Amino acid sequence: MSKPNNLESLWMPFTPNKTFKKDPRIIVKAKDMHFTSDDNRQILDGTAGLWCVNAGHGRKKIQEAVTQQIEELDYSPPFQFGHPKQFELANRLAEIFPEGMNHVFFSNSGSEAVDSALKIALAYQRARGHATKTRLIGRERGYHGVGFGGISVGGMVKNRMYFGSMLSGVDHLRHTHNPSVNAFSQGQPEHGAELADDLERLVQLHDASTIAAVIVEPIAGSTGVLPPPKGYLQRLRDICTKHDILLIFDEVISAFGRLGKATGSDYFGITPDIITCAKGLTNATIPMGATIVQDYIYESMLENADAPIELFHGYTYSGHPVACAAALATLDIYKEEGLFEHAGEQAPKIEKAAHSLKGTKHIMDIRNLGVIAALELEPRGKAVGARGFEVMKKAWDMGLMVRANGDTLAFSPPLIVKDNQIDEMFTTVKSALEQVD
Ligand code: PXG
Repeated sequence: MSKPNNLESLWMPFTPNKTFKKDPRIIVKAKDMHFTSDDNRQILDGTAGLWCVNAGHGRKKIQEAVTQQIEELDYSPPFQFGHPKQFELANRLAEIFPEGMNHVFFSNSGSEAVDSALKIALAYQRARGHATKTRLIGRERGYHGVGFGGISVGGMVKNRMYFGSMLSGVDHLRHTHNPSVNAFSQGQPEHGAELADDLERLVQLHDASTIAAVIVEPIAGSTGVLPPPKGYLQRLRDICTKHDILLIFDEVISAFGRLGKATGSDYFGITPDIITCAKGLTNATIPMGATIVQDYIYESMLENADAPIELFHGYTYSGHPVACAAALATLDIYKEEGLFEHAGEQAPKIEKAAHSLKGTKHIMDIRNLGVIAALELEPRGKAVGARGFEVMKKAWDMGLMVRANGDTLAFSPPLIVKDNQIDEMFTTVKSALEQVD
């Protein structure tokens, strides 16, 4: 595969285009735990792409399923017509998602899964006669994709500040990051369960009769990896139940084994009302998102619909046959290879390897949970993010892909990661850190 000779026309997402095009990083192939760069170097994938290639790259079973599906049925319209694989996939997801969550709405990305969840929450409240429940509550530092719904409930400043006033009627809980008491916590931090009481405060301010739903990531990913404080999610669940507010877990990162279980809900032992997922659903081979709801939401919508169609929402590619084929093959791989269990076994090794870097130049905090670890670096003066970016580039030169979210370096390798690859990830990044000012 040759180098493209003109990089100009493409406007790359979430990328400083000018800088990138002067010094591009081009990936031409991938297999198992490695990318191949255009100068033919092997790059260890420390991030599963963007938290999504959970079963590793180039899986034959998925390739075959996709090829066969395109030959057999390339597309069928999802409104008013069905094809077998979307029903089969919904049933398979119902089996592995928490009990009582047996209804699945398909989309094409995490952002769409989130927008679908927010719209379902609003439509459900109205259908059951609580039409005043329209307010949506997110959390500071939350990431829920880039649709207007997702950025409205999201809490990452740069993702919001350029885009006008967004949705009205949205409020936010405080984030849970508190390094003064929790720095270098292994796994979930001890302090901060009481931050869930922010929801009580918002209920006092707005009244529960105006609040439809609360959306959080069970473990915040994009913002720099923030595992929930012990007891926090349970407290949030209890307050939602007490005030008849829907709880949405955005599991775009945490579903499909990232924490050693099918879902974060399963890992934390807390069942929300709605779950969103994407990424690992198809091992990232074909775009797909899904929104899974409790049976009472689906049943109430059907029962109380004021029109023959109970939900005026959907995408041309909802439940696309090729995405369904990819997802079914992916779920087979997870099961046959016991990848969620393997992830659970690798989690303590990642924790140990990550925390062994305590004391390394620039590191001011280390966080981890499941097959996720983060190294937070001290920013270089006012140039926030510059150091993280340079370490990411240095690591790339040294044959490792790591993700820099500002000055936090995030690791989320494919769940197939082996012990020696865990060691390689952290020794490489340590060396990169030592070489960067
Ligand atoms: N919700 C969560 C929790 C996510 O992490 C989305 C929604 C949106 O998914 P789509 O498929 O629309 O991108 C995400 C996406 C990073 C990074 O560097 C994380 C995501 C995407 C890109 C980069 O942490 N998560």
